[in-house]
Amino acid sequence: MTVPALRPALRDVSTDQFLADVIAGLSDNPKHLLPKYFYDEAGSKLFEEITRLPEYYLTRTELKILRDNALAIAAHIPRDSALVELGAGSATKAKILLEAAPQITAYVPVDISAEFLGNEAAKLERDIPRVAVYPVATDFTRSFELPTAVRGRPCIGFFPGSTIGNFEPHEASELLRHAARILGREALFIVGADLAKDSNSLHAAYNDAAGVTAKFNLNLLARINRELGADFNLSAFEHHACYNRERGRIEVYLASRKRQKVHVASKTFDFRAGETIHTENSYKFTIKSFSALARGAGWAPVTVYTDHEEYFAVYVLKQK
Ligand code: AVJ
Repeated sequence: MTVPALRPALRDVSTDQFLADVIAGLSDNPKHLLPKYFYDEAGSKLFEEITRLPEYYLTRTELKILRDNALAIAAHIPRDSALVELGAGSATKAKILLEAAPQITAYVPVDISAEFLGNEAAKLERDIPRVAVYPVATDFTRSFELPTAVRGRPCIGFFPGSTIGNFEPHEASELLRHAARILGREALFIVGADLAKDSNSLHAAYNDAAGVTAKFNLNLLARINRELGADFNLSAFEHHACYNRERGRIEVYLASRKRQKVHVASKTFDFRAGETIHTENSYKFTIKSFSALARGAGWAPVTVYTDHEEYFAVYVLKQK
């Protein structure tokens, strides 16, 4: 059985925007790139491979938490609700909730990839005929309207996978506020976020023995080569991931193995030996720090569900 992945939310952006972001990031000091660009087709496949790695506990732990607590979560959900999933990707996690809560009668997957949404919507309507599916193809970090069919119904936001950990704290807060506006006054919000833990487990999760995470990280350079005609030599860069305890986040980098030049479009970028490109942060929260973040953004934590090792947490939030 394959463990389904949360398809991260931001994909299929225009090439112009991609080029502009790459040039801006590589021109900066220190150099950086945006993690949303990991997820082209090859990157999405590599991410799904990551979710099946023994060291990558996040996906399987969240699925277990959802399965073990589906009925308890369902008890919070009012009649004739709509489940609104941000960055929906595969609907596997939503399906756990839809099956446990027959009072949910609509599912609104919000994802930037329209094609992907269409396929998943058709599958879900076949599997759970009770639920009407209204896909919204948009970037959920921007403002969007709920489909008219669900307006006025109680909305249950769903944001699993610790995707929220990719955002800076002020951006995560803004996103939670934004979700509150879209979901409306009576809304609940179910959010999955990774928990702070011992650095060995965290280090292993982002430095797997099989090297899939390294491949996933390096694919960003391969994608820049493919889509922007750049000449990154992939074997001249290496994957680095470390836990920054003070900031409570995994930091992911690509380090240049030597002094070199790289061309992207008409620009040339110089790399010192050992110079890094910062490609991702993955924030880890304590129950306390996540609850404070939620409260600061207008949401009151109702319950939090964790696994027995307290590796991952699923929060049920209610509008304040
Ligand atoms: C999809 C953002 C939740 O932070 O764990 C996995 C992405 N990066 N391995 C994470 C990721 C390296 C993942 N998220």
